[in-house]
Amino acid sequence: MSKNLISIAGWDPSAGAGVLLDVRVFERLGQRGYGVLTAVTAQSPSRVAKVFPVTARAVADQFATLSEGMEVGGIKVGMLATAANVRAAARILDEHKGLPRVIDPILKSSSGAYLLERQAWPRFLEIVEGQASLITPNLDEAAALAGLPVHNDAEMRKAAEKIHLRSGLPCLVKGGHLEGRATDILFDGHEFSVFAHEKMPRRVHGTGCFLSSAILCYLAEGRPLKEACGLAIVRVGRAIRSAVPAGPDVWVFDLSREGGRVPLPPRPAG
Ligand code: PXL
Repeated sequence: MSKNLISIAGWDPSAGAGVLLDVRVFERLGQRGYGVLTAVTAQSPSRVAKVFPVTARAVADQFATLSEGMEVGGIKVGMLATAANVRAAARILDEHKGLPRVIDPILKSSSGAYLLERQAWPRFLEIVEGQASLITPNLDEAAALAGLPVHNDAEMRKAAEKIHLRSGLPCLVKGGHLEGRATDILFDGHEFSVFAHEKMPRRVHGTGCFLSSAILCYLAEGRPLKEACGLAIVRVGRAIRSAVPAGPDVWVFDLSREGGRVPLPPRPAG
């Protein structure tokens, strides 16, 4: 039976990231996808020109109304834009303890635009403390959240531990931007798991969104955290291989070419 998964994230009109991508990934992996918008962005696949935040009231009301009478099966949090939206998302997560919940702590775009206002960074982990099954920073986000340099496996482990210490959350540090090869490192609070994979020689917009959405789908299927991360990492690798060019030095996912289609079962009546 498919689950209702809600992405709380931003609007990327190019559909390469944010709510539009998350919902497509949810549905691709056999779940039902819904989106609560935290910000509108003006962007192309290669750059974010502007961010227009949605108010925290609108975020809370979108979620409350959407989830009336709906059995929510899991929540993903992506771009939040403002400190007020971090608090609004944390309240929603707190009201859904026990469900699979994944936080992708998006701070900046690859082109350097702030996707979360700078003043909200220092207290981010404190505000979301204990409110998710997993947090998935990339190297830059791990460095900013842990307050440590993060350039290699040893530093990724230290950062994952520090982020866990500050937030109480299992932490997957994504090494897609490492030199040479790519390693993702999970610290679940007790032990480390290392996922080594081929480094893809292309920069695909929305890779982090794809990964955290896929992890949520596998968690919603009832898989344990380590297995969900491993499966999602393989799935992202496949999607990266079938990505298509969208400008100088940037590629985008093409879900219509990305491996086996998973048909959605019919919507239940009533
Ligand atoms: O890939 C990070 C990301 C997430 N969400 C939205 C974005 C971006 C990057 O541009 O625009 C809405």
